[in-house]
Amino acid sequence: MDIKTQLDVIREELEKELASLTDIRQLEEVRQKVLGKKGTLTALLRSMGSLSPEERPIAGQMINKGREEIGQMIDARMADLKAKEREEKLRKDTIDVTEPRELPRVGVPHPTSLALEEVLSALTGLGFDVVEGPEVELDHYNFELLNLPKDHPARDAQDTFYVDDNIVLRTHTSPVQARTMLSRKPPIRIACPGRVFRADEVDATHSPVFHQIEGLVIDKDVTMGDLKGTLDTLFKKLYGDDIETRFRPSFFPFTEPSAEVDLTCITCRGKGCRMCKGTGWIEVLGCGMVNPKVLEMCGIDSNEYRGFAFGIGLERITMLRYGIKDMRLLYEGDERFLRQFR
Ligand code: 2NM
Repeated sequence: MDIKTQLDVIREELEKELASLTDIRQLEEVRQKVLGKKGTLTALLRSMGSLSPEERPIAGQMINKGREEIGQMIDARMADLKAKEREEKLRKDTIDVTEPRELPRVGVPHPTSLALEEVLSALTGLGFDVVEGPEVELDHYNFELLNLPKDHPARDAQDTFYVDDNIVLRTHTSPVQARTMLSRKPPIRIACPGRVFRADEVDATHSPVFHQIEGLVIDKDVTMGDLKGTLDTLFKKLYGDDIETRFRPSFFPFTEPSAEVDLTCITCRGKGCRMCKGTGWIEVLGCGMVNPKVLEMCGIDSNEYRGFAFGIGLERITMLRYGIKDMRLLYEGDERFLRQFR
């Protein structure tokens, strides 16, 4: 076979293969088969050695021209395959803009936060400022200034988490009020919400970590009547005009006199139910007139000023508000529980 015929055979063969192959890898194999070191065209070039000196330049020219054509054929097919591949990729990557998306999971406010907001907004509506303070507190503010002497049972290591001899996790938010009395001049009207700690067992009504809202009012002529009126107004605002409070004598070292306060049961509105054990009343807080000793230790002249204070257990109020029977539900973070409020 002469060179021209052999070139024609190679070209025809290539044409068939280019038509039948379908991807870039196959095309690379074909390129090697023709133009590679052991390729058919390369072999043809080598065979020139056996030609006569007159034939050689003509054959050389022919083969070079053939090689150029073959290279162009392969390059053209390559461009073609690349375009197809790109088209395929674009087709596969199409986004269906009508596909419904998965909705993001949004959290809900905790029932304790809902109750806190409710109580705080009622108190700010009555003119109270909201004041916060440290959860890790000096013995001095948590106990000493509140007339809890060194041997008082509430200071017992059984109830208090001690950090060291002088530092505790606050057992109430009263130290925030002691700090405020020391730093502000009367009149003072503050509400102090926050987390408090007591070395309690865990059960349906107790937790070592819970929340309080304490109120404090200091002014020239405040009386127990003002305390009663403030609490009545607060709870009527919160739960309705038919709700009343009832004071029972009690004792706290930081107040004198002191009282425990019952509220018309908000579940049965006073008729008697399981929640209030048939009494129509539910105990909700402790309060009293600030002990003059406490006023003096906190830098307030007890001849000129008096004050009243109260402390509400937030979890207790939350449970009453939403009819929750086990406090542990408030700490577990179970979404099935949390999603039921509001
Ligand atoms: C209560 C009950 C009675 C109280 C007293 C004070 C302070 F700082 F003024 F002395 N703050 N809170 C108080 C009084 C708290 O909780 C059951």
